[in-house]
Amino acid sequence: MEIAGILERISDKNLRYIGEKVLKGVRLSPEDALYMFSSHELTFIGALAEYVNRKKNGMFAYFIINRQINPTNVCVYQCNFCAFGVTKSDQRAYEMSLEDILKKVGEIYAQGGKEVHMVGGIPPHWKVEDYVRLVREIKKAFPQITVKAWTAIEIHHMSKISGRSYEDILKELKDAGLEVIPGGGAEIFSERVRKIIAPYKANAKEYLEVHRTAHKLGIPTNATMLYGHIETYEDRVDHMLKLRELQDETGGFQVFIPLAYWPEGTKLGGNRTSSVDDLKTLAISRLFLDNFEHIKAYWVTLGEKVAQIALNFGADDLDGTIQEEKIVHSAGTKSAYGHSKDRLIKLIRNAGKIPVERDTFYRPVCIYS
Ligand code: V47
Repeated sequence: MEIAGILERISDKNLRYIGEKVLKGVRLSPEDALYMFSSHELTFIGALAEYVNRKKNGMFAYFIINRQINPTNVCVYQCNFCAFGVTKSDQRAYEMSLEDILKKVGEIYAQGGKEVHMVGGIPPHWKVEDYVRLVREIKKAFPQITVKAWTAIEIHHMSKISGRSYEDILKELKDAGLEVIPGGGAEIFSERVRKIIAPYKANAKEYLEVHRTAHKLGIPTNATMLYGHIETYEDRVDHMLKLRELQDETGGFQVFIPLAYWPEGTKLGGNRTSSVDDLKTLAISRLFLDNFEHIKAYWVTLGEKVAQIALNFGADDLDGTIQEEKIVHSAGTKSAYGHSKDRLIKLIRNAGKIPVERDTFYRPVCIYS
């Protein structure tokens, strides 16, 4: 990518300085990231991010054949940005049986699926054994499927109700077959914002400590950031800085996933983010998180079209077929519930990239060149 020519034409001195740092491979400061958030030079920031992405991932863009399973929507935490979790007495409350879960895993397995992404609400009556049992039964029935399950919030909760350490719980889950921890539950680390949007669940320190412990045990994890509600740009930069610091320490994160907030049916309310904000946030994350190999453009929150453009703004991964997304659909997203493998390949090809079907660990399964 010819970036030096673009750099010469940028009149904003601060942006040019940031661009020079990127070309030299110098790490960006939080001030640099903050400056980009306040800049309107979207295409320049996007081009810089894409320059970094191509150095890391070439022209490849990844997807996986996977399925999301949310065993229950009953949740004790009732975060006000979330329209998915309900109380046990709510008429929308559901809890899937083990048979239903195995049936759904079987369906994705039959389609060549590689991963089950299982997270849910946190029901008051579940014990640690319930979380462990689901992992064990899935793995027993489908040993070839990778189980990516339970966020740091669920693991912190298991620790709280049992008095056991994160390490102890993670070891038991790993023995049962858990291989990766998904990134959900990070929301935004700012204590001020968290007190308002998610006052009861694990805080930033606890979220990060669960991930640190998982990394120590050799369990890779993903990281997310929910943006576009009541947080400031400073909060977003602080969030990414905390992730970058932990990644420096452990190297255990696989991917960063910015999640655009959808307000429908939530107690928090508010507005949908703009596509400009979505693309800028993705691009800045690619530039700031220099120690993350992958940035995911999650088509469920971005919409398919913006996710496709994001593949030219620094992102290299679309997540997967998903089949049945429920969490963000409860909050009004207009994207599909799932996509076929062929549709994802087409989206990636039309973005000018080479589709790579991957496994959970970003190992290529098939390159569609
Ligand atoms: O933790 C909840 C978010 C997350 C809303 O690890 C909302 O590979 C938008 O974490 N508007 C779940 N977002 C999804 C998630 C995820 C998705 C794909 C891949 C991976 C991965 C992780 O969805 C929740 C929360 O942060 N969420 N409510 C909402 N109203």
